[in-house]
Amino acid sequence: MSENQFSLKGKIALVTGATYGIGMAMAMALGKAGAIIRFNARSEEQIRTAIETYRSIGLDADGYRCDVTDETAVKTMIADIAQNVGEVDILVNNAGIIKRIPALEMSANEFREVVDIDLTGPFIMSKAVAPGMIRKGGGKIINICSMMSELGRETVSAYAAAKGGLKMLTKNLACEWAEYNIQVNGIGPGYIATPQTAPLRTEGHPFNNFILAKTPAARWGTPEDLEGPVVFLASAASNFINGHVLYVDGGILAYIGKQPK
Ligand code: NAP
Ligand code: GCO
Repeated sequence: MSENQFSLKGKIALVTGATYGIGMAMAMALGKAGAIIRFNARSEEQIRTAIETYRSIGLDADGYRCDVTDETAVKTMIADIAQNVGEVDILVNNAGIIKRIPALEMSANEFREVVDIDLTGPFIMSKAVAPGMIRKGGGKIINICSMMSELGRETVSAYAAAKGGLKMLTKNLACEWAEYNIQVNGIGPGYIATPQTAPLRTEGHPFNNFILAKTPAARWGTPEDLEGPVVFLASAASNFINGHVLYVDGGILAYIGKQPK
């Protein structure tokens, strides 16, 4: 094993949607592994707060107000990063939303909004950083997939369609860009305690007990559970891994379900 394959010293990492939640935990981990951190989100106030949080632990971090669905804004952000720090080496497509609405009640516009952010956004972001990675001789793209990249459940049709598509976008870009030494992989978190799942974790919510029963580890994941996996896929340690989705789910996908007592 060569000198610390997990070091990201001097690398420039861009994490989308990293003002809190999984995105912030992953950006923190990449920064602690040596990367320069850049991130984006839509809320100006939360961006300012997040910048202070990153810098309070000594990380080289800055944030951009940029919606991943806005191709012009994305190109401007990527150009600004290139001009001020350098071309992006690591892109984590983390930004995402969910709408929990029964399919019969969901409008086409609501469906489109979820797919636009969760699937088209990562395409826009990946297309924007790839030329710089090609110029640099390689790069890492990590798409944040989901249990819904593999499984369905009531009320999340748009989200599952987007995350299923994101798994296949990961595989497809991995095939197209391998020749440029760009590795494109995914991380599929299980059920993680963040603001996105807060509505499912309220005291006594039936979904809470359901998920604990469906998870062999018998706990909700934490954003910190994603730190090691993202550093691994961002580092030289994963240079021969391409088109893979690494599930970080406490065993959910391996489990048929608890035997009734
Ligand atoms: P979260 O708490 O809802 O945070 C979402 C982040 O994305 C925020 O920073 C948000 O900031 C940003 N964002 C949303 N839409 C955006 C857009 N159009 N452009 C730029 N930034 C945008 O979500 P999370 O739970 O941390 O999840 C992060 C990712 O992991 C998502 O892709 C989610 O689908 C996925 N995931 C989550 C879980 C889970 O159990 N929590 C499990 C599997 C996968 P602004 O609103 O200010 O833009
Ligand atoms: C839901 C949850 C999940 C998680 C995650 C699971 O409503 O089922 O929000 O979709 O967000 O994607 O991996």
